[in-house]
Amino acid sequence: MIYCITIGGSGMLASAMVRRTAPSIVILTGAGISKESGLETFRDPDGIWSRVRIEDVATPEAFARDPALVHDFYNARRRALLSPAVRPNAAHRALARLEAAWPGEVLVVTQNIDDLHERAGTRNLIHMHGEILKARCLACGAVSPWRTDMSLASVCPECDALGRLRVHVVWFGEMPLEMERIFAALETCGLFVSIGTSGNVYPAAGFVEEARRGGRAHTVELNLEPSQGHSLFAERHYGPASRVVPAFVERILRQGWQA
Ligand code: BJW
Repeated sequence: MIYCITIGGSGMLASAMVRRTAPSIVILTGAGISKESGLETFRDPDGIWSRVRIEDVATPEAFARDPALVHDFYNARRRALLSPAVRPNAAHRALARLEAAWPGEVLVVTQNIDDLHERAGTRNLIHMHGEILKARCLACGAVSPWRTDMSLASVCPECDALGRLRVHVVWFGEMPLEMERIFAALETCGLFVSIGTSGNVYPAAGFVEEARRGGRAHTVELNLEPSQGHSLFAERHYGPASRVVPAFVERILRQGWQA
């Protein structure tokens, strides 16, 4: 599939016209895309849930019961993310290249709370499960940048409340962020790609069915191994993200997604 770009008139007009004609792409990413950058996944045999219980650290009830334990869990992961060894890998960079080169909209929806997509250069990005480098104040609701350890002695930078900060992530039983914008994008996209996610957690695990509704979108899974919902995808490629994602992106930019 080749999209011709006619250059004429103002550059802005030409680019606006192209953006309307090329199909849009929605990409869902999960912990697997950051594994080769040195961050842990959740459900692999060596993943986070093999040593920590979800009910102890990833629910609002856990935070109400033992905020110090939950702070410690996220403090350790924040420190790991900020270590110099953790950097975007070839898969993050390939998605940034796709966004820059594709003549239509590319939206990356990540379940990851790390900032590796941003660091790689992705701009049109939704963190549906929040961001570990932000704090949310339970007193005033403000969301602020936060790069250090958080504790019950932490003070809200906006309202000065003491001990009312929590990490800005989405726990089980909480509503993921920007769902309206995500569903609107899934409704109209021509290509949906799921990368590095086990397909265990909803609503993200249901996005492939949403994209397929009405037979509009081509659907692709790129993962280390078949996910829970692998049979719902029209096309599947398995291997490490740093290999399969750049190869897939190059193909899309060369010839689109038609067989
Ligand atoms: C590689 C690789 C390499 C490895 N290259 N690949 C019953 C039925 C249906 C739904 C529910 C239900 N009961 C409850 C629910 C809803 C619930 C849910 O889904 N539960 C399921 C467990 C059943 N969901 C929610 O509660 C969500 N909210 C919601 O539904 O709101 C609506 C609502 C609200 C209130 C009332 C009523 C309705 C919120 C979900 C929040 C998820 N939060 C977490 C933790 C917080 C963030 C954090 O700490 O980081 O988010 S859980 C954790 O799982 C994290 C992840 O974002 C999420 C997904 O994990 P992911 O990314 O898929 O990682 P893994 O480890 O599972 O998979 C990694 C994959 O990579 C594997 O396949 C590997 O093979 C692969 N891989 N190396 C490529 N090198």
